[in-house]
Amino acid sequence: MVVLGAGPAGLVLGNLLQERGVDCVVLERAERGHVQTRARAGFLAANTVRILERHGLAEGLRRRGRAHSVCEFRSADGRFRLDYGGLGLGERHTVYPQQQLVTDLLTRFLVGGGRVEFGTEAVAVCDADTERPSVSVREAEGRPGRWRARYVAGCDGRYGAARRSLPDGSVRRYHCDHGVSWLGLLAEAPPSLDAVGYAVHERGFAGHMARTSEITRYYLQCERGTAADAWSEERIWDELELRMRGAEYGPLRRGRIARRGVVDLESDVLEPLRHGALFLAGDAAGLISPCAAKGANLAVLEAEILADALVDDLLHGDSAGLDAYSARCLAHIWRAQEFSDWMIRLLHSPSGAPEGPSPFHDSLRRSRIASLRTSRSHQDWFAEHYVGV
Ligand code: RFL
Repeated sequence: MVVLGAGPAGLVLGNLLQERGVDCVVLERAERGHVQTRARAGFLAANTVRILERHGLAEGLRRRGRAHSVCEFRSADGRFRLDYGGLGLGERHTVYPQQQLVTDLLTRFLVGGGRVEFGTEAVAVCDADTERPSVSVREAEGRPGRWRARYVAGCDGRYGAARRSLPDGSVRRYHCDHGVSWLGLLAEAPPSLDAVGYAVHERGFAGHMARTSEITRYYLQCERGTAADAWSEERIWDELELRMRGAEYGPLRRGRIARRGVVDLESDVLEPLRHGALFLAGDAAGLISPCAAKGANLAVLEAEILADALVDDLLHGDSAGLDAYSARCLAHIWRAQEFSDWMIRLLHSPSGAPEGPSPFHDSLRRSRIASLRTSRSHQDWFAEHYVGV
């Protein structure tokens, strides 16, 4: 088995296959240090934690992760808190930075005898419609190489080789540009509130998410095409303060902006997630905007579904799971996409929409927030989908 990519999808899959004695190698374009320090997700769904626990992969997050279950909405109409851990299915998030999870998964895989080829970029998946597919690679210093296996798992993200290798017409692509961009920031500053903060403001959305007791993630909606370094630190903090309504609800705790990047909120799903012997999982299967914190959670879920199906096929000769893989994952992917789309429309006026700001949609948004503030059934629905995957 060849697995492309050592992100959450590839490393969960690698560990689950290794646990059941399936021989596999993970090919990773980046070096180990880069993989272990790439800061992205932080909110793990209850089901993700259950999957990791089921396979003995949750030791680190159990020790260092923090349970989280409250979000606070701020807007011109005031603020309110939703203790979503006491609503819907009563589930909580675990806050655990993605780079720590990836480090745990990688360490566990390597200690168990797993093989990861770092600095090895997959160039193309070949002969996927045969029983002997191969992956052509570029190794360190550009040396070409080739790996063969019974199956290939494309866990190499949106721009990886797996997606690129799909023949024209073999899959249908669903793409949506939500017309919203975020300046994503990692601040060396303690959290300023004990909840996830969602601020809806006429100047644009601002978000606050604790990562650790010293690090906080912030998001600022920005104009499409804004360069990551366009705003000074002072301007960033002033803008966050304004949109989070610090004057009314308390000032933010400021600190150095350690990392920043611009994310255009987009969705991109392929159907089906299989082409012969090639299976897609994680962002390679379906990119989802980070608005509802679903991407890493879907990646872990899909990796478990794929691992079970591969084990059934390779060890027991039962291919039913592989045949059903795409449909099973797509049901989860579309549910998450639907909720993420709803969240985007709850929190933003699309800055990049060709038709520009819409007072009509702003009023709908206000009404939607009012409903979330007052309707118990709406709150239950929100909680179930917010934490669920
Ligand atoms: P990854 O993590 O991108 O890993 C893919 C790996 O493949 C390697 N690679 C290749 N290797 C070999 N050959 C090639 N040709 C290759 N091309 C690429 C890459 O180097 C990399 O190591 O994909 P995976 O495993 O599918 O995991 C997906 C998640 O990383 C992603 O969905 C989340 O980070 C999304 N996301 C969040 N998800 C959550 O569940 N909760 C969150 O709170 C959350 N916050 C976020 C996020 C994503 C964000 N960004 C950067 C878009 C916050 C942000 C800002």
